[in-house]
Amino acid sequence: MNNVQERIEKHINTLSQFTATPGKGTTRLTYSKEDLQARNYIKEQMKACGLQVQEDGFGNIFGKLEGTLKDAPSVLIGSHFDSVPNGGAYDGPAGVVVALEVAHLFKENQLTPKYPLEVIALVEEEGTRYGGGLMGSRGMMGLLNEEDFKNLKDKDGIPTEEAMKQIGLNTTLPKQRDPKTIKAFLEMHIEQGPILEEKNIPIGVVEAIVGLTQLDITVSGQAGHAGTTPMDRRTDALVAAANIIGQLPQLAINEGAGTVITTGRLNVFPNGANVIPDKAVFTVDIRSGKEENVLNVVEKVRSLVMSYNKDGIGVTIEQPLYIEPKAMNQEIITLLKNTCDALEIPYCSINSGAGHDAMVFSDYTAAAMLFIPSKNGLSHCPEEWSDSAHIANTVNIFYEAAKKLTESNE
Ligand code: HGY
Ligand code: MN
Ligand code: MN
Repeated sequence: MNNVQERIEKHINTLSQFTATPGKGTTRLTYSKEDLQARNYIKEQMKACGLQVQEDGFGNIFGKLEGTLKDAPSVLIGSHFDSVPNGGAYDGPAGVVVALEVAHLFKENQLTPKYPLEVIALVEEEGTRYGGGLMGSRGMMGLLNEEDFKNLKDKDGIPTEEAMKQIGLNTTLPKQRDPKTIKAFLEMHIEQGPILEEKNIPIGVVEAIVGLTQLDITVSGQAGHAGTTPMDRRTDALVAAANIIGQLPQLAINEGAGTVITTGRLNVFPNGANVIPDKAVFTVDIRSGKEENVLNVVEKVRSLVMSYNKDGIGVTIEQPLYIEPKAMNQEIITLLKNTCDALEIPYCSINSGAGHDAMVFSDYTAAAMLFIPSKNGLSHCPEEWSDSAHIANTVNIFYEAAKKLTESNE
């Protein structure tokens, strides 16, 4: 194993320790104590690479290597560092580690870029604490305004800026970033699926990212005594919700075109074993490569849910996130493919079934992604694992690409 791989494994293993569920995967909620531990480590590593470190008003972290061109836009490389509950060690952090290692190579080779290089570590991509997702990148690009950001509360009712202050973040720092200050955004991410491993190809050059939306459905009924309420006198919110959820997969199957639908979170109230539930709140995550398929299924889910709005059962539907399919930048895709050829690293084109911050940036700058294989195609679980040799490949590819994009002297 070469020293780049050793450094990569050290970064990944260190970051994976910052979890609220040790031994049961990575649980790192935004603005939590684990966020602060990871944040401090990332900032320390940025400084060790000679980068100027700063944060924005969302808590996104930036490590900048100044360029010789005054006020020139930066080449950003990075990913997110929050996680899903009991997730893996690679989803997000692997992309931050790659960016750190590219900056390390710039320092080691004493490169002076014309356009600045920025390592970026983004918050709340998963939406685990505040719902929706892609919060750090959407906030940066002005898709989440300051008011809406401040009004976001977690499941305990803690607003974003209060949670930020609890870990010492400065909420008054600038939030929105002028897109003119960004020349390109590169993100390495684990594939989170089985394709690259099955094809035995170490690199996927991402062509497009699926469109995705999340619906939050609330079903309300009447609480009651589990023992004394006759079956014909109940308006059980959980039974109604379960009937709806059970019909969702078929809507995606009928739509075809690789459309997928998932209910990942369900909360029951008041959640007593001997109480008829009066409220059930659940999420519906819908994705497809084409926007029309996403919109068709959203329509079908809405009418299915509304058909239960009767006989004492009430339903509401909110849509905290909607983002249409995004194509990555063709010029950078070509640059990445040519770099793979020059480095004799096999690659294939691939589409992403997962959402990524790159899909937000792609509307404002030239955005591109590289994937590496996920062992057994697993992700969003403690078993998530990728080979540091594959991660090292992407360090070399992004290093060559970043030299070109920043017009660095050799
Ligand atoms: O859900 C996703 O696709 C990503 O992991 N946030
Ligand atoms: Mn991710
Ligand atoms: Mn994820």
